[in-house]
Amino acid sequence: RSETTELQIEGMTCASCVSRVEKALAAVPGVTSASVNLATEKAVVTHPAGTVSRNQLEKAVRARGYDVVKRA
Ligand code: 9UX
Repeated sequence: RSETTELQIEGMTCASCVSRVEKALAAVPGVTSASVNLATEKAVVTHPAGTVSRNQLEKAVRARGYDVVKRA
């Protein structure tokens, strides 16, 4: 079963930022696709259920210099 994780990103201002974040997310082991919307700053990441943790994805984004909004 495939599962999606959504992240709210902060700090992206251009299409290159979007590309960087998408590449960073896609490089996390297990991720099958990563799509980032610049206007909404939302990332949708697809992976087999249970294979990728939200924390791993957040770390990948932060390592690239962007921030992730923490969920309540
Ligand atoms: Mo262009 Mo996006 O320098 O950081 S890649 S604004």
